[in-house]
Amino acid sequence: AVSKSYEHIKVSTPRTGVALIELHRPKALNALFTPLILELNSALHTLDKDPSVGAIVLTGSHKAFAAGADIKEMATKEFADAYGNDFIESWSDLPNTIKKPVISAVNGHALGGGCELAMMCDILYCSEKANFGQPEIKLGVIPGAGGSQRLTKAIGKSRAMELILTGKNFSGRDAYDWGLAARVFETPEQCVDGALDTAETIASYSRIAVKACKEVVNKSQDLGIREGVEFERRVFHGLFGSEDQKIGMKAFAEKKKAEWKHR
Ligand code: CO8
Repeated sequence: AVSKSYEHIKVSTPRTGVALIELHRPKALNALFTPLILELNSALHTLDKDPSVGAIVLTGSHKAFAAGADIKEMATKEFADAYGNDFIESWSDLPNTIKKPVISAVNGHALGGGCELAMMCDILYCSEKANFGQPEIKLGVIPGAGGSQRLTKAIGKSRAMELILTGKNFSGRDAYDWGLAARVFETPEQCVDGALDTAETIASYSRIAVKACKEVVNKSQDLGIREGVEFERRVFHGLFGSEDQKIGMKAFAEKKKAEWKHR
C-alpha cells in the first residue's frame, strides 16, 4: 500500500508496524466522493493483508477530517440510482470490513459522512477544536452511513436525537465528555501523535490476539450480553490453540519479553 500511489489519500508507515492514512482532498475539505472512497477501501484492504502492519491510523488535515459526503456529487442523484445501486453500501462500514484495528485521529471538521467515518473506526481520538456534527437535516436528508445508530449508541438517545434533529455541531471536547472519543488532545499534532503511539503499542502485540480483541469488542455492538459473553469465551478458548498464548504466558513466568510468532 505504501508504494502504491493514490490521488486523494496519502499512505505512509511513520512507526514500526503502524500505517498512517491521510485523507487528502484539500480543495473540498476532504469531502468523501467515490474516487476517494475507492482508494480508501483499496488502501485499508491492502494494509490488512500486509504482515508488516499491525494497526492503522486514519486522519485528515488540521482543517478537516472530512466535511461529509460530496454534496455536489449527490445533488442530482435520483431514488432509482440511490436505491438501485445501494448508494453508500460499499462505503458505510469500511474500517469494520478489515481485521486490524483502525484509530481515527480527528482534527477540524468531521461532518455528516465525515463524522460517520470517524465513528466507524475502532478507536476515536480528537483534538479539542475538532468540529463534529450530523448536519444532514439541513440538506433535507438524514445520516446515511450509520450516524443515527453509532452516535446514539455512543452518547445516548436524547443527546443524539437533539444533534441529529437540529444539525448542531459539537466540539472535540464535547465528544470526549460524552464518551464518543476515547481521548482528546490540545493540538492536532498531539492528536495524530497520540494515535500513532497507541497504534504502535497495539502493533507490538500478537496479531492474532489483537484481531480477536477487535472481533469480540465489535460483537458487543450487535449481540445481547449472554450471546456476547458466550462468543467471547469461544474465541478465548480458540486462542489456546495459538503459539502466542504459549509464548506470552511462558514469557511472563520467566520474566522475559514475549517474542511473538504472529507479528
Ligand atoms: N461536499 C462537497 N464540497 C464540499 C463539502 C461537501 N460536503 N464541504 C466543503 N466543500 C467544498 C466547498 O464547496 C468549497 O468548495 P469551493 O472552494 O469550490 O467553493 C470548499 O470545499 C471549501 O469549503 P468552504 O468554502 O465552505 O469552507 P468554510 O471553511 O467556509 O466552511 C464548512 C467549512 C463549514 C465545513 C462548510 O464547507 C460546510 O458546511 N460543508 C458542508 C458540510 C455538510 O453539510 N456535510 C454533510 C454532507 S451530507 C452527508 O455527509 C451524508 C452522509 C452520507 C454517507 C457518507 C458515507 C461516508
